[in-house]
Amino acid sequence: MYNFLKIENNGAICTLTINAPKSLNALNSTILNEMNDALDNLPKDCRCLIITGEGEKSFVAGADISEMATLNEQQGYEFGKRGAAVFRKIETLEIPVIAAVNGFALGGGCELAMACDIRICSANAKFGQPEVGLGIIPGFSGTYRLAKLIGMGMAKQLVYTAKVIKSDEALRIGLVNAVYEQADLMAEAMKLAESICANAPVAVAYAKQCINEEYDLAADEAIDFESRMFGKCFVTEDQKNGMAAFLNKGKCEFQGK
Ligand code: CO8
Repeated sequence: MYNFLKIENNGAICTLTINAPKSLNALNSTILNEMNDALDNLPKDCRCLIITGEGEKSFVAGADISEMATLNEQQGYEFGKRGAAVFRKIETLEIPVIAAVNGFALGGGCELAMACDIRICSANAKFGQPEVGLGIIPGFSGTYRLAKLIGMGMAKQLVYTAKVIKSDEALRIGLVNAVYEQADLMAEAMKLAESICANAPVAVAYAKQCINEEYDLAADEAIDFESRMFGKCFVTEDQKNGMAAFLNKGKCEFQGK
């Protein structure tokens, strides 16, 4: 159905694979449009999404440089907005999104990984924001998310130097949560997704919303937001069934209601 994406459904877990290995899965407008459509049309029963890249060399080697080379200011703005909107859709998707980074995550590739909730990677993965070496800046929200994730000092160093770092350094600075052998990456991503899917889907969605939204709020507002979301949990069947199962020493199969 898509030219550059593969969508696989494994029960509650969906995998979206960016499939343009000849250009190391570089993101052009068509791929961004396809991703936008795929995100809008995920199966209703999908409780966790894994995003990865085709092949063993690259997750996404950036935005497509050949498409960007001749853009003018307005077109540059529009291309940046298009990518940023797709990545924001990932960040605000109701379900958790795991980036399984299977190789290069450069420029727009690193920015895509950062829009996901959780990043794990293969040992051969490499990360970086090489844009200033091309005469541009990170344009898919990298200047915003990198500092949030790894702190301003390290974010500035990575962006200003355009340096590419290996997986062990990415782990050390908190850009990824875990590093696995390439052969194990997708199985580990599935395991992580399964452990998320075992929990109450509405509660997981509320937790995601709280963590995302509270980050940019003042303390009192953030705490109040959490209290209100906490209250909303008590309207769900999952809360009733989950607590009843605990009190009866059983295990709850959550319905997501
Ligand atoms: N765009 C287009 N084509 C690419 C890209 C890319 N980002 N990356 C790789 N390719 C293509 C190569 O041109 C090559 O094509 P061909 O076979 O037709 O010559 C093919 O993929 C294989 O690549 P290499 O031969 O270069 O493979 P190597 O193993 O020698 O090198 C690298 C791998 C190191 C990943 C190298 O390809 C590279 O440096 N790529 C570019 C990385 C980069 O600079 N990425 C950042 C791009 S800028 C960006 O992402 C900005 C995001 C925000 C945009 C906002 C817009 C306003």
